[in-house]
Amino acid sequence: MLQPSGADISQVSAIIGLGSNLSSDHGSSLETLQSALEQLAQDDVEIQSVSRFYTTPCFPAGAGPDYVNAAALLRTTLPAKGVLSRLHDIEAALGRTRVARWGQRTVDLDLLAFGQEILPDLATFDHWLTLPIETQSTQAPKQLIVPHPRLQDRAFVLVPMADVAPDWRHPVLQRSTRQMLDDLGPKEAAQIKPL
Ligand code: A4P
Ligand code: MG
Repeated sequence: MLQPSGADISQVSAIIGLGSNLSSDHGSSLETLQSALEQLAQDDVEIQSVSRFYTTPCFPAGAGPDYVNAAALLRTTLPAKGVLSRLHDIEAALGRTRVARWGQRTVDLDLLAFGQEILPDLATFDHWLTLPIETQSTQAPKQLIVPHPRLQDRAFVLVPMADVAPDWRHPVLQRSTRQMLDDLGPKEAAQIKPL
């Protein structure tokens, strides 16, 4: 990745997505996500900015209560896998149990992007990108896929992401966050309301 001169090349910008539609021992969905962010900030992870918090209709429609969603821009010296395992540790600490894919959750932390990296490789990324919609709810990747293969489809991801990284460019789709949001259309974005 090209770095401006003088930049610390040991650090990469990562974008994470946060979601919750169940309260936890840490309080409401909003309080649970705030607690996740507090736990994330450590020596090797600096939180550069946090989006507004939004109330968003559950996807798929009718599958549960509305979510609270947010996004954060990080600088980190960890590799992408290290960030994901940190996210999983925080999910576990906040009481998330994995029951059903797309099921209700106290907290879901996704690694949306890691600089301009495509992981684990373009062919695998492409497989998950083009997965038919009917298989998406039943199949989950065992390995880390970056960028998150569904981010371009979801206003509840793109609206918060546009608060913290409007100009991030998807390394495969070659569209910025703002452009991907425009591609979804105003009706989708209008459902994502700041708390
Ligand atoms: N995994 C691979 N790549 C990644 C990545 N980039 N980030 C693996 C995070 N995890 C990644 O994830 C399933 C598997 O994908 C794990 O083994 C992980 O290591 P998961 O978090 O266990 O399961 P999940 O949350 O059901 O999957 P995922 O992909 O996070 O679900 P989605 O597609 O994000 O859907 N509606 C609203 N309004 N707001 C929401 O936030 N979220 C979901 C979850 C459904 N509906 C929603 C929302
Ligand atoms: Mg997840």
